[in-house]
Amino acid sequence: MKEQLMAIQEEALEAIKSVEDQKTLQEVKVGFLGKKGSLTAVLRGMGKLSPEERPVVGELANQVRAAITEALEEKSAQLEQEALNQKLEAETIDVTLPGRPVEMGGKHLLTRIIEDIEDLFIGMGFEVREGPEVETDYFNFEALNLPKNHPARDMQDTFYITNELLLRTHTSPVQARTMREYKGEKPVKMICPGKVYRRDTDDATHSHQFTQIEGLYVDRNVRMSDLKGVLDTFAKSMFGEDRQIRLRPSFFPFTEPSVEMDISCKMCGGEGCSVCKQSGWIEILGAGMVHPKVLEMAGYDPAIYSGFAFGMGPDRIAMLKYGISDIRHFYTNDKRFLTQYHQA
Ligand code: FA5
Repeated sequence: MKEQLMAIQEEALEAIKSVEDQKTLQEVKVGFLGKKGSLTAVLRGMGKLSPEERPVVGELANQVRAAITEALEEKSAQLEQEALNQKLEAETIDVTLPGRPVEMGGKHLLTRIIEDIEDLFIGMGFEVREGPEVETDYFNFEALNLPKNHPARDMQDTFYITNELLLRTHTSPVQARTMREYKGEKPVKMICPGKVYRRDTDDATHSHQFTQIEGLYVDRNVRMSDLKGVLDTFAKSMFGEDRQIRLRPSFFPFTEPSVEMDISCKMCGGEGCSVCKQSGWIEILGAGMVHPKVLEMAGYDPAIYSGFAFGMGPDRIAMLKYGISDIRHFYTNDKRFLTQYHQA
């Protein structure tokens, strides 16, 4: 039996030595030490030994089991280390490879135009204010001399949320909000940029969502010539001396008299094209002297105070300045378009 045990040990150590993976190692373990393994089979026959032989063979059997177990553990650790080394080698990172360039974002062209216009008006003493995009019917219309059912409401087809709440159709409600805040007691000189919404059909120069910048100057003795001076300064600084500007009489219920300002079309140089609808001009703003009723509703005495207001469209201004043929480019997020206007 001793010889048998020694033979099993030798056979097991030999088998373990040649194993190359954990699965085979497990099979070898079961083959020698498992319930039906060869060592276990020998041990089962120990009952037949004499009482003197039993402890001697028993001790030897334990030594053989220990030797095989130790060899199995060593082999397992060795295989594990080899697998780890292989994995590390396969996953080696070459730190000397050049990195992938990170793309830098930039300001949207409309943001830049709005910031330029803000700077210009801040330079003329205007403060920059904000107002809500979800507006009440009162501020968007009524406070601007557009009572319910007034036909001029159709000039700005509206997205209503409820009967009293809507998406503002222009930035003019901020006129009324600011005058209210100033309580009819001090002059107002502000601009307000922001998004506005209209149920307009999208085309080259119309978008259902676009931007406006409102301007309001209320003080004693503000005259139409002040409005003309400010608009002229704005247009020259935005478009340069060589572009033509014209003011046309117009109508807004919240200004009297009212005008619209057009700039000669850059796309066709005034000849007429699809962008300017063959007219040679593109309208960029509406303006006028604040209607006495609007002043009164906001708490300003029209016998003491007068004012001018304007509302311009930065989208159209950007189109005219940079010769962009379609307003929809601003809102369709094509990087090929947007990145052309990123500043270094
Ligand atoms: C107004 O919205 C008036 N609130 C402007 C105003 C303010 C007049 C203060 C008097 C005093 P209008 O609807 O014309 O007016 O729009 C003003 C400017 O917004 C237009 O000149 C144009 O540049 C721009 N605009 C109007 N509709 C669109 C549109 N659908 N898409 C892009 N720009 C537009």
